[in-house]
Amino acid sequence: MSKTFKRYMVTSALPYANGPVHIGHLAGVYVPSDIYVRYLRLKGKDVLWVCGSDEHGVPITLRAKKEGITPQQVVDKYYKIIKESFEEFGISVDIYSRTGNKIHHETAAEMFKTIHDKGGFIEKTTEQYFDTEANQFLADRYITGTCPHCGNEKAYGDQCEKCGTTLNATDLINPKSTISGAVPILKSTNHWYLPLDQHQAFLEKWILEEHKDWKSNVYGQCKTWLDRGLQPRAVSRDLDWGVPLPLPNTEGKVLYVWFDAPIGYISATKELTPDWEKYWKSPDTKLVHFIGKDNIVFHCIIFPAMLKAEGSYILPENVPANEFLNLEGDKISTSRNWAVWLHEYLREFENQQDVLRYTLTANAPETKDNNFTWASLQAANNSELVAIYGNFVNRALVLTQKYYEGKIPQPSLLTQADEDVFSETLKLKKSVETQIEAYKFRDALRDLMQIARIGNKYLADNEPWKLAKSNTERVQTIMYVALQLTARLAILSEPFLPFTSAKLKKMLNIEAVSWNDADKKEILAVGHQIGTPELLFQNIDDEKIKSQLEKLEQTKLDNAKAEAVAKPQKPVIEYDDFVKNDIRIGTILEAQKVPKTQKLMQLKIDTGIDVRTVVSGIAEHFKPEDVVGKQVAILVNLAPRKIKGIESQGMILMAEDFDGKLVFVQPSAPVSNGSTVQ
Ligand code: B3M
Ligand code: ZN
Repeated sequence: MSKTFKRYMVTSALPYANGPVHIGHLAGVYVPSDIYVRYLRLKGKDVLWVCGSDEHGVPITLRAKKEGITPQQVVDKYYKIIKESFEEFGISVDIYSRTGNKIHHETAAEMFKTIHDKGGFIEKTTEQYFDTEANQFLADRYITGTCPHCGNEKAYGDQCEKCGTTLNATDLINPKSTISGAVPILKSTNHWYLPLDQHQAFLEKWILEEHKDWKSNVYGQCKTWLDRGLQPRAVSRDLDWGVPLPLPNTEGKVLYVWFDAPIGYISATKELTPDWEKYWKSPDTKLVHFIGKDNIVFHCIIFPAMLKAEGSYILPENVPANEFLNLEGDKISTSRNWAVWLHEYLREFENQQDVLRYTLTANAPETKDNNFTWASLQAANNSELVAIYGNFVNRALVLTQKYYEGKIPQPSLLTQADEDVFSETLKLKKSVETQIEAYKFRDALRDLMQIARIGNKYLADNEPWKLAKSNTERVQTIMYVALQLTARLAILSEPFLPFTSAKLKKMLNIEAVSWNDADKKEILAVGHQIGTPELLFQNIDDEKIKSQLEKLEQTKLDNAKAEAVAKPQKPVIEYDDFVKNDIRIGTILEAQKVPKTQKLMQLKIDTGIDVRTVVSGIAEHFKPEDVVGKQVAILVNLAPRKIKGIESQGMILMAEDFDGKLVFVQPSAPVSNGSTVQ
């Protein structure tokens, strides 16, 4: 028997305010939680949904360093960008707060104090890594090294992003400071530890026995952790950015960001309502955390252990974490700019929020990592939203306008097929509910689309436009059925496609409907006046997709350049070896592509000694007309060689950039052909 709850407290991971939000965040956390909460609200449930910026931790200070601004400027900048882009995208949180707020500092400090006073921490003096150049302790992302579990050489001091393991900085092999690059020394310092080992038995029972219903990726990660045996975890840091430790004589120490951040959910609720306690402390409340898979351990093990140690809070009922979304086959990365940024999408695809919401939900990484491609967005839009949903609604509304001046017609007897359309779509409505409640948003969306498919097929099968003159009575019935379906669709679309749903409800003149109105067979009464039909979706053309792909291509080139390093030097040669090369300056007189090849160009060059033919691999980089007249450096005493049947007498010298781009090696001012290069 599943428990019934009086109210819901929903949280979504607090994005670090160190960069804008991208499609990976949206697909993993914000779109699914928005669907869930919109659905609960439509069902009339008592629900609060909180989110906000995570403004502490090393990710913020590192970003500040990179941008040459203060940590405060970093969080102010990204808090604003994220908040505004969420709003515009229809992420309908009740509050988008920030952990920099006073109320949060107080709430986090109070939680620490309470646990401390109850004896819930152990204080330990240990040796921690210290960067002598930067004169500071290195925790979390200030330190990288090799992960002892999977060998990833770029693991951070608090977590390996490759295998997902949470680490202590001292676990790393070959540690290196990310501030100075220096190898750190060990220096002693005291910190407060949450003794997770003391919570092991409780967590095992609570998760492994009582929450077998959690998604298998979540349950699996928790089990691995518990099986490995929990260790005490430091919850304070020697840093100057964060919530100051609320104990005497702890100058220079702050709370570990993963200690304060989840408390941000509580402070945001406090900020929202004086009635916050019933959402956090009553066993009648269902607490649900939406997160990405890299946050599982913090939400399923550490935060619950904190709440338990404090003693007065409820624990999450579910933690529906998603896997990761890739972009065009590669891992999304903020630092490598490999992402589709929400604020940019909103600018480049104006009023097309639902297209992205739809694509991200249809391909959501619910059970495994998934891949976003621009082609899949185009296909989802053109062949599903436009061709099925939009087409059905548009046909139904345009014909109603044409035949009945926008009034719902009186039906006559419904056929079995008509009845089936009603009952099948009602079944789908129930299934949408079941799937949403089980956090299976992809399946829920598929069921919703099935309603549009049924409607589309119903009109195509019944072809009312063919009967318009001969059988007006039947046409009225067909249109009546189709119109009721558009209304059902309008209501049920709200969680997934809120902009489309609002537009459609407005066109149908039914703005005040609730979720359960979709159970009714007749949602639009006979004679009800509907408005003028407008297109719900527009086709996205190839050009638009191409320009997005070009943008990514450019990012790839930029990255290749930034990451490339010069090739190592070749073995040393003697001067006598070098002077064997006879390099001259010559002028290209003629050029043509070598037929049936991609790369080769046949050149006629005046070397000052003679005019000779050279075959060169530059055809992908230059057009023949662009190279004629250029002075180039040419190795003239290279043994002749036949290439594609043409004798090549020498070789022109080119410089090759890290990204493979070729340019000529040329004299800096014109010289006589035949001049030597030495
Ligand atoms: N800011 C980590 C992240 O963005 C972190 C989440 C906090 S949730 C309390 O992945
Ligand atoms: Zn690892």
